[in-house]
Amino acid sequence: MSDLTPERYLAMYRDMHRIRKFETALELEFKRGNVPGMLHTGLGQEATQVAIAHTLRTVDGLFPDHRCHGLLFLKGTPGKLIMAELFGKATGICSGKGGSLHSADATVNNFGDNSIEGSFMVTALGVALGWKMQGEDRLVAVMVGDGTSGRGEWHESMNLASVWKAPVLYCCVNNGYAISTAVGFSHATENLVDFATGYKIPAEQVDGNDLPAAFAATQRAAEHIRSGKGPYFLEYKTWRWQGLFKGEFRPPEEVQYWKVEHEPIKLAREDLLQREWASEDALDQIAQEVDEEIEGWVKFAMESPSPDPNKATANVYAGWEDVQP
Ligand SMILES: Cc1ncc(C[n+]2csc(CCOP(=O)(O)OP(=O)(O)O)c2C)c(N)n1
Ligand SMILES: [Mg+2]
Repeated sequence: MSDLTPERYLAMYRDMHRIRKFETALELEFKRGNVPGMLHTGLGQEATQVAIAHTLRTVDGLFPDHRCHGLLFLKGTPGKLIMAELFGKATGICSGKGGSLHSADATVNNFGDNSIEGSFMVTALGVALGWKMQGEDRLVAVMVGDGTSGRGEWHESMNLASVWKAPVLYCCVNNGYAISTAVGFSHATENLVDFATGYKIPAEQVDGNDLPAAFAATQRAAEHIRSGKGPYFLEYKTWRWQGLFKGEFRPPEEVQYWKVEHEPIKLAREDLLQREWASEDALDQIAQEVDEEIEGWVKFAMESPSPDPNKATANVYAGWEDVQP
């Protein structure tokens, strides 16, 4: 278990900025018409994603959801290849065919998302069980939103993960809404951590905007799983800046609290200064370096070629090329 050292905290602070800048830049290019398809960002959820990224090792598995662009590059795939992928370019990690919802990278054990939300919960369990049976010291982290937690596969997965003591880290990102439906309207409890109790899975609820708290909880969970005791469930309470469509339907006080007063990068910055682990100048410097880094990724994506239409079916179905006329 790694403690929260100044070096670790500053690295995580940098990564939160990376996600913030990545998503902001992506949103801008989306509005300009340079990013095809739909876009759901991880804005506002940076601390949760960074806490998870800094707990996972390369050998661990990741099943990301539709807000996890940051986790895609923090897992180890070069950021410019993720950016190019989201731009639908040939240089992207999946040659521009995966996009936001289907970007995978086997080299870093990122199994990719699935646009049928929650359906991969059972797949994640299968991977975890397989690794356990092979005696491998690896866990599988699976990302699930509050809305998605109503899916049947999720409950089937948790039940069997508990029975089989499979090394699954259930990361439940409770950002309060599924599209515009508040958690309390669609679930029997507003505290999704309650679900894990019935399946006898150790569980914690944590402030997903408080980086040290989220990191400590994720470390505890991973330690539990790695010691062979089976799955662990974490509910990260956070808030997404944007839903699935533009416009704001949430009360102004709520927006003020989450987007200003309890905003994750601001909280971490204040905490770092209070601990005297960094100066204002050093933190500003990090933000500036990140801005330049991500702008480089955007430039790479913009300047990359579009995929060759003649290769549209390549790597889609095994052996497909053989049956082409
Ligand atoms: C099975 C399924 N139903 C509906 C959708 C459409 N959809 C995409 S994201 C989303 C909301 C998911 O809410 P939540 O899990 O809370 O994630 P959030 O967007 O809040 O992060 C929905 C309904 C989908 N992709 N898959
Ligand atoms: Mg949600």
